[in-house]
Amino acid sequence: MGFFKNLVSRLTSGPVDWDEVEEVLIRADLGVPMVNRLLSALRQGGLKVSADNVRGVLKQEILAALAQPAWDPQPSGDGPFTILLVGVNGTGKTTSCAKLAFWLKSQGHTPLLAAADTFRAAAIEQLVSWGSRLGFEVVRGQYQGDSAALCHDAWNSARRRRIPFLLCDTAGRLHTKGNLMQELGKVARTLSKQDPAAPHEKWIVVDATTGSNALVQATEFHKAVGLTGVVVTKLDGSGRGGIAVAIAQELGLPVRFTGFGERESDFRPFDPIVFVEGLLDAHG
Ligand SMILES: Nc1nc2c(ncn2[C@@H]2O[C@H](COP(=O)(O)OP(=O)(O)OP(=O)(O)O)[C@@H](O)[C@H]2O)c(=O)[nH]1
Ligand SMILES: [Mg+2]
Repeated sequence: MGFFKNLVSRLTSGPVDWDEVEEVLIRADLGVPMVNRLLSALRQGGLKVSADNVRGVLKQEILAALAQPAWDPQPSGDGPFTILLVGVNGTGKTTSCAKLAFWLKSQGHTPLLAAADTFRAAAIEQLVSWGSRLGFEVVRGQYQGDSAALCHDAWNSARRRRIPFLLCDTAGRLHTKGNLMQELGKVARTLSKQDPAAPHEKWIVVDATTGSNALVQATEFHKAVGLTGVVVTKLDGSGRGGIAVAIAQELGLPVRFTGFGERESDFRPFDPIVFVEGLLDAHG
């Protein structure tokens, strides 16, 4: 049963066990502060408990946490608008980089991609093959080369050729590995020497199926590089997207895009209303 149906049945059939209600909400990965907020809103007297009322309370509280102006990137003057995608291994960074390039193209923008995951030879090939299939250019460096230097070269190339967007794919790394986190800091610093505003965006890519651990990942990456947003992937896999609410509320980071499949079109800008409806209707 989806978490919302489960919640409604616990609130509407007989005396309410609030510990059970809390457990249902916790298991939806919404994070403790949001769970507390929802519990107090649901407990407030005067509410005739019906599925519609519960839905209304959840929508209102969750939307308040997700409220943010839509992302409207403006290519900057001199150099490219630069987006760095970061995160732990296997969350969907490379795929999201390709999907984002595809989306930017659909909006009439030209992206250049930097295959800055130099740890794995296959990662470079993965991005290059997306590029040849979808028609965008990828700057590639040496396997095991310096990813900061590669991003530096890609930035120069984009600027010289007046390409308005630069997307940098980075290697997956565990947030507990200090040296790898420092390397990410170096990539960001190198780009900021080219243009103090770059990288304009530093987005963590999180896999919705990992649940609450994604909040820990986002917290640590935020400390290390100062994130500006989140991409939530694999929403097709689990029906669980609650973690996006926890990250947005607890770290104050906007969710920018969602991924819900392996194809380039399985990706769209984050729409809070569509997202909350999906969360409440999920079966998982
Ligand atoms: N179902 C589903 N699969 C996805 C989604 N996004 C990515 N994947 C798959 O997840 C796997 C890992 O994706 P990658 O893009 O290689 O992940 P990554 O973060 O770049 O991985 P590393 O570079 O190894 O850290 C691939 O099989 C992708 O096809 C998604 O939204 N839904
Ligand atoms: Mg990758």
